[in-house]
Amino acid sequence: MTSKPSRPSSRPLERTLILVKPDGVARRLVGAILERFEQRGLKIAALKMMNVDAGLAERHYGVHKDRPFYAGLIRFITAGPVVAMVLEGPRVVEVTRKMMGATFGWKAEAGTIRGDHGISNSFNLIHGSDSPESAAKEIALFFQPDEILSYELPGEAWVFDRAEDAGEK
Ligand code: D4T
Repeated sequence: MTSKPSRPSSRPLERTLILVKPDGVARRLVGAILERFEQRGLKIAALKMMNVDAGLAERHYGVHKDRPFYAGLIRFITAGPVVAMVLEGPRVVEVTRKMMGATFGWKAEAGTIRGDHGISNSFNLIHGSDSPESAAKEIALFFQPDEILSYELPGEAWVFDRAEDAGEK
């Protein structure tokens, strides 16, 4: 195998925001979680550890502000450092949501991040954007544009399969 597949850029790479939540950091699962995404072939476009203050938490979870679990959710996400990242890949929102599993660890399928590492009803290890539109908004909340890097990885053309005529749609 010597030739490189052609890679027309007709199918653009998508981006998503992933947070390893305070329970994931506290339970020393950052590496295990990151490894899954790298093994899947997704590209890290941005990565940092940070504290989420109440203002950022409220902007991020504003959609839930009338839900009974809202106060607990804000307490949880501000309780300790998170690891925030932007991942890039084709259909990355759908792919990462599947990898995360159902919202609650006890319900999540074995083989998913939540299903393999959690059983809690509220401490669910990881956040991932649920649509490309939410991803764009959430990425802008957590990252400055110059923190997100565009670069090419060796061998990327074998992973991303960007040609329109490559495989099933
Ligand atoms: P996030 O947004 O954190 O990636 O999780 P999900 O996308 O899987 O789940 P969600 O938006 O429905 O819920 C956001 C966040 O709220 C917590 N939660 C949710 C909770 O504590 N009790 C509840 O009943 C629900 C629905 C868990 C995740």
